[in-house]
Amino acid sequence: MATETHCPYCSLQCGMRLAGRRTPEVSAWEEFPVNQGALCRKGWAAAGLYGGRERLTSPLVRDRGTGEWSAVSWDDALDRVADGIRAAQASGGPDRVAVFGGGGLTNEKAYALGKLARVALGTSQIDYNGRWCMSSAASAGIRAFGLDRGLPFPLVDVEETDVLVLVGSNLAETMPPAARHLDRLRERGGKVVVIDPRRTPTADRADLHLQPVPGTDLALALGLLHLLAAAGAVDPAYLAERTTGWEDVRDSVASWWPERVERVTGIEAHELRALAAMLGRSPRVMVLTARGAEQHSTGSDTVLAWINVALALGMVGRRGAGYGCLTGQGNGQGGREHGQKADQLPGYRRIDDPAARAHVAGVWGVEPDSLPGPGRSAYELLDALGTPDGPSALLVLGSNIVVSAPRATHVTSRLEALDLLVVCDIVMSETAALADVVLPVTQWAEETGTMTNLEGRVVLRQRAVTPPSGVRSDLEVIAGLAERLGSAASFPTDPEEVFAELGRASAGGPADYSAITYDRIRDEKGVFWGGERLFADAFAHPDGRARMHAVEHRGAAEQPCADYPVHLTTGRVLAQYQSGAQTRRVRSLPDDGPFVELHPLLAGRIGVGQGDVVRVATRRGEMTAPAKVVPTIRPDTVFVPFHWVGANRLTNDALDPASRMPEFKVCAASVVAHA
Ligand SMILES: Nc1nc2c(c(=O)[nH]1)N[C@H]1C(S)=C(S)[C@@H](COP(=O)(O)OP(=O)(O)OC[C@H]3O[C@@H](n4cnc5c(=O)[nH]c(N)nc54)[C@H](O)[C@@H]3O)O[C@H]1N2
Ligand SMILES: Nc1nc2c(c(=O)[nH]1)N[C@H]1C(S)=C(S)[C@@H](COP(=O)(O)OP(=O)(O)OC[C@H]3O[C@@H](n4cnc5c(=O)[nH]c(N)nc54)[C@H](O)[C@@H]3O)O[C@H]1N2
Ligand code: SF4
Ligand SMILES: [Mo]
Repeated sequence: MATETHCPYCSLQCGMRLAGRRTPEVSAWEEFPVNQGALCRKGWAAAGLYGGRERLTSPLVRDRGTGEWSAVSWDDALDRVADGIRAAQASGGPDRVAVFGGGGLTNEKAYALGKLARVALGTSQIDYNGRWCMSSAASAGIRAFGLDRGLPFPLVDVEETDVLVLVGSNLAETMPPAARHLDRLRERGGKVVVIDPRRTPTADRADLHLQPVPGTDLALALGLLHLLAAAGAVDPAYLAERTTGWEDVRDSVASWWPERVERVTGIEAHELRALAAMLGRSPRVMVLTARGAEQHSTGSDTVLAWINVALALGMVGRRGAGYGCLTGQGNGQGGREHGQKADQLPGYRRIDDPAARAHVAGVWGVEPDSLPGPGRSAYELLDALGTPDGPSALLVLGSNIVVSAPRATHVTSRLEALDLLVVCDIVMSETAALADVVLPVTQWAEETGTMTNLEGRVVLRQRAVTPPSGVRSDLEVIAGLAERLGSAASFPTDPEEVFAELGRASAGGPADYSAITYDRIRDEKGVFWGGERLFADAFAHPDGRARMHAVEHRGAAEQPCADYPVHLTTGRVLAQYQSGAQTRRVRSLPDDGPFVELHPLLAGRIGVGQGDVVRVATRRGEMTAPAKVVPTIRPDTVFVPFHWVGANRLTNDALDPASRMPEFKVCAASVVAHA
């Protein structure tokens, strides 16, 4: 008997069937609407995650003197962690203990982790890797619409639009089954526009591909809106009825004529005019952003500028049109709704809102005043570790920080400065390897839990295989710690029970899960929170109107100079996932290691050929890897995937002032042949 469940990886959360409880076999689940049986290469190979020599099956502790690991019992391991936490608290109060979560964790785990921090640990110091993923689009969505749900409509709506503009998304490699929607849209006569400094497999499907200098999407949006306003292509009735702020925005784009945009972005004036003409004459336009546009120190303003384009055209809330953000991690959406974020309580409530605190404290059975306030954002939290004012103990669930954090060498030194590092993982990730205590946990279809996909559809990842003996679920680890710390609140370990509690805690909040049950999810093949399509009649601000914000182009925090003359950008390849902790261990997936993608003109200038080793350096560090010489990238830009240690030694830790997103997608670098 096969069990219906979902992929371990990205935010599409493709449905799949799993048979065989000990040697799982993946097969298609055609009836699941999002992917209709299609999976990408990683999904088909998912069974390779199970078992394996590298799987952790016993708690481990590391002797700091010798560096030796030894296996200990669960009781011993959890006692040590609780002792270490108490010691840290005794040395300077509850904020000496920090928690770092992940957008790959189920809703139940994200919720329990936030509750552990606020109730059992009493710390404000919790944030998660989604800060590096979704935060710019989330902050822009809240400011513009009053609500943040990645796609406010089902993904399949893409097929109904007339022009789809993908800003910084390579979905043909990052969510391959979604690329079918582009093909079907084009068969219908619709157009696809891709904005990416590289001609990716996604751009190969585009009718128009614009290849801007990394970090200039904001100027591009301003220039586009300038042309649309000048051509009278905006929708005055919609602007008057459904928005505020248009006059300021209109004035702010007045000086962004195409030649100025060309100087900043490298996009020729005639290309920008072609795009404006295409959008201006189309009844339905859809703009989707992803990490290429968002992972910048100007990411949230960039998203606001693209939202302004969609609003000015009167598209948001209209069927087959509007704005959306393509979320990333398996639970990128739900992971940012239920309280593992520094400023948040479950249901997407704000931790500084007295009514929200009273409601959630009521569900948890504690006093509202006992809940801490907002803490530090992900990078700021890591940056503070082991400093006199910062946390001295850290608990990590669901992130491989050593590989994926910006300015990773510095972050690694902060981790090493801790008195106690505890990592819950399924394998000895690069981060777990630095820990004092490693706790081996169940993963994916070894346990049941809900995930909220990129459309806001809550799906049930059902247990289908038997976990290896010796491991415990994250929920059991959290409950075990809470009990040892003498927590006032109870921590159930049955996922369905946790989900019901999460429903109560989220009730009445912006992301309200109270009407969703496991049975409904099974029957309906996923349930959208807030409804299938949002904003048809009103936005979530009290007056029902969307807010347009006039934003200024600032450019990347670091510009090329004589010593670092090229732009470095980073991203993903199809067969690897994130820090690679999981996929690099799946033997049926290709792992050729990192590479440096560069244009033949640049390769010629520095005298390297295909496969020659090059050295890339920035103000923060350097790495070496073979050159991948391709004509598809801008000659002034190099690209490095971040699935292996290296890329993030280079990246810039400049943060967006609103979202605290690091500038993963652009910095100044030098590239030379490796001696
Ligand atoms: N195979 C695979 N799929 C994944 C993941 C994975 O690790 N591997 N991770 C998942 C997660 S968590 C996420 S967040 C998503 C990310 O999904 P995407 O956002 O699609 O992925 P990226 O490769 O990070 O970036 C997309 C594109 O942005 C371009 N880019 C770089 N700089 C700029 C810029 O300044 N402007 C513009 N317009 N484009 C730029 C890059 O060239 C790249 O092609 O993928 C999800 N799916
Ligand atoms: N240079 C550069 N850096 C980037 C990005 C970029 O584009 N460029 N993208 C950023 C983005 S968008 C993201 S999302 C981050 C992702 O980067 P990370 O936060 O490192 O994400 P993962 O590699 O998915 O790490 C998840 C870890 O949790 C473990 N794990 C899996 N399932 C479970 C579970 O159920 N419980 C527990 N306890 N552990 C589990 C995995 O084995 C793995 O070690 O990287 C960011 N870093
Ligand atoms: S697209 Fe994403 S969810 Fe679907 S199979 Fe691939 S990794 Fe899994
Ligand atoms: Mo992500």
